[in-house]
Amino acid sequence: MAANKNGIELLLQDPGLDAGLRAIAAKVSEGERISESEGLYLFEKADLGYLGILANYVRESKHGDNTYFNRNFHLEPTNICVYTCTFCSYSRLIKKRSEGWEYTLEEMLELVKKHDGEGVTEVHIVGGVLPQYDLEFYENLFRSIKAYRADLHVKALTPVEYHYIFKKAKISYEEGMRRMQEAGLDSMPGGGAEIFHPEIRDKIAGGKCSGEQWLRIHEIWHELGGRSNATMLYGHIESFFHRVDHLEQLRRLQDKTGGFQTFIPLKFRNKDNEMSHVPESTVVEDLRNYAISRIYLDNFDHIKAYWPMISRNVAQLSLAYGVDDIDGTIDDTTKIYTMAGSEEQNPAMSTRDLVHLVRQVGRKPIERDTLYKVIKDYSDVVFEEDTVYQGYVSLPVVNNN
Ligand code: V47
Ligand code: SF4
Repeated sequence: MAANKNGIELLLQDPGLDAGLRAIAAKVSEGERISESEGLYLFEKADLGYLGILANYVRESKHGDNTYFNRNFHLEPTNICVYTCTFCSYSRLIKKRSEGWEYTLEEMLELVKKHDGEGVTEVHIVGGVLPQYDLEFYENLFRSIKAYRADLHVKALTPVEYHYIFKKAKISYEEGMRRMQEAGLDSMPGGGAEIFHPEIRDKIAGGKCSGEQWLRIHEIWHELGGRSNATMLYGHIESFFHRVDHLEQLRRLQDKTGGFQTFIPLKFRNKDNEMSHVPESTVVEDLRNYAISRIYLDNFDHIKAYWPMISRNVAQLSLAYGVDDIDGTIDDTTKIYTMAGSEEQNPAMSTRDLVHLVRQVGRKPIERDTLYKVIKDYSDVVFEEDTVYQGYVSLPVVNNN
């Protein structure tokens, strides 16, 4: 898609622009990849205005104004977990088991059935790690969901769970992922990545799979023809160096396999966890981080802002800083962020809300399936509840609560 180059060209003509930033802008305008040291330079030196111009250029070159969303729901089998990640507000240790939930297979299927007749295309399954949720449990769950509703895309579990259950079943990653695929796994979400570098990972997520293991499981899944997402939990005790290292490892694996679809930066939220003393990043830093991710990950098609975590208004802003996807019309079935202090106490948005949120900032809302096949272009759709005033749809004010 041809994007407007005016912004970058004006930037390049600015005599006051720092020489290092000018060299990076020239590369981006020519579609060239930036290096690790240039990535670090952006984090250290670039202001939001400059980053927005570059990231928006990359975004519009890839997608124009298209802004993707899907219709999904979350299934969280349990919030009890054998691990004790310091940033996690969601899990309850086994000794506090009474404070959590542990769904049986039958209860999980009941939750799937609650969405009968709805136009959802994906179920996103993720939760805590517990011994009874083992290989057989997940094989049965995926098979049962597929038997009940074959058209539902099963996007499930992360290398954190897979590493644990394959080790317990004494099977290799290769055999484990093959068995998951046979049972009905369609794709893998991006969770559990946190920060790959051991200097940080050991402090915030000690005991669970390493960065290398996380990457290896995705690689094996890609070799089986599967697709997956990637995340980065940022804005806590990591430095810019650790963020660039994380992005670089993802970019290298993507060069090898091409199996990643979307990168999702996850802003650390500090309510009710062992890192509550660590301040949260500012909105400016969040937008800078989206923009640098877009510029750096030239081989990733999509950058997603997960709106339940950053609020609806910031999700709208992010669309000018490299983001082209705002996840789904999820209902209130995910507790990960409400328990960590997100503004969204009840993260549900109807298709109409999402469509208006995208249209209000001048972009094109496109419903997609998990693999980015276009389901419907909503650019000109008028909903029954809309007010039409002199031929224009009056867009409701976005409610941030
Ligand atoms: O791995 C946990 C993060 C992730 C906190 O692939 C926290 O489409 C911030 O990966 N503050 C799970 N983040 C969620 C996830 C995800 C979400 C939406 C879409 C997709 C996708 C994937 O949530 C965990 C962890 O990194 N997380 N606690 C917290 N206090
Ligand atoms: Fe468990 Fe995941 Fe929370 Fe870590 S982030 S404690 S693995 S639920």
